[in-house]
Amino acid sequence: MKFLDKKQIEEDFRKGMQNKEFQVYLQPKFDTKTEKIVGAEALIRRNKQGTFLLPQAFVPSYEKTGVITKLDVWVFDQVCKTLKRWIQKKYKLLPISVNESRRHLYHKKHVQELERIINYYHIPAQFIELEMTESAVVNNIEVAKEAERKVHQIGFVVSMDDFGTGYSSFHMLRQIEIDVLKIDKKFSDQVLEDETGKIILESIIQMAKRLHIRTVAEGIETKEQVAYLKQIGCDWIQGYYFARPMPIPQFEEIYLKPKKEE
Ligand code: G
Ligand code: MN
Repeated sequence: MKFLDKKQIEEDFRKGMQNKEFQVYLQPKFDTKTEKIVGAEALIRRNKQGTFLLPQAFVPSYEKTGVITKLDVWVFDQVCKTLKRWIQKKYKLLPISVNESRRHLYHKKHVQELERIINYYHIPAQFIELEMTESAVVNNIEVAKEAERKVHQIGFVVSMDDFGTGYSSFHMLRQIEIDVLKIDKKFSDQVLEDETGKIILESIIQMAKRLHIRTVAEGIETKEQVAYLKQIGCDWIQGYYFARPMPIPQFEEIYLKPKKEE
């Protein structure tokens, strides 16, 4: 999509919506100690005329043109609708996290829009976690602080996505109140064979504990990683070892519907 101009990208989004090509997937998160499900992350996927697209294929151009705001609001709306259904069906209510594009932080209207949507569906804000990326924060700390205050006032949970991959992660922690650190996959990859890597990962988890911030390790793929994360006290785990992102009906079937024998 590199060669498309703004108009064509907007048109691409409009068509995708019209043809119902976008779909929200959920990837479960698990408590490290008990291995029980504790939440989910909403991830956008697109099926464009039979081709399955990951967000990397369309999100960057949407971010450049601002179309991303519409897409993220749509995802947020789908997530609220889903939580509403879980409430109505008396399923176990799990918190869902949604990814917030770096662009939104700069728009007061966007936060108002999120508040309007949760009020419309009567969803308690604490069941929604907003994942921000650290690059969005460090580029404009004052605006980001203001946005964080506002979303906390509403009651949303705030998490820092891909923690440790930006150039100012630690400074950011002093500036902004964060509830959750999502530790980037890079820190858990090959960590078992890497003494330096272990020291860094264990230190991040210790630091987060002292700051009363929950840690979520992302991209966990092996049982050895799970055992290690248990040992070093990481709170939650997300990754292919437990489950891949999946369509919402499948998620409900596996994790939420009461089992017959119960
Ligand atoms: O930037 P963010 O952390 O929101 O991106 C999450 C992405 O990582 C999703 O697209 C998801 O499908 C992918 N993902 C989730 N778990 C794993 C995993 O265990 N391994 C790999 N390689 N990718 C994962
Ligand atoms: Mn994320």
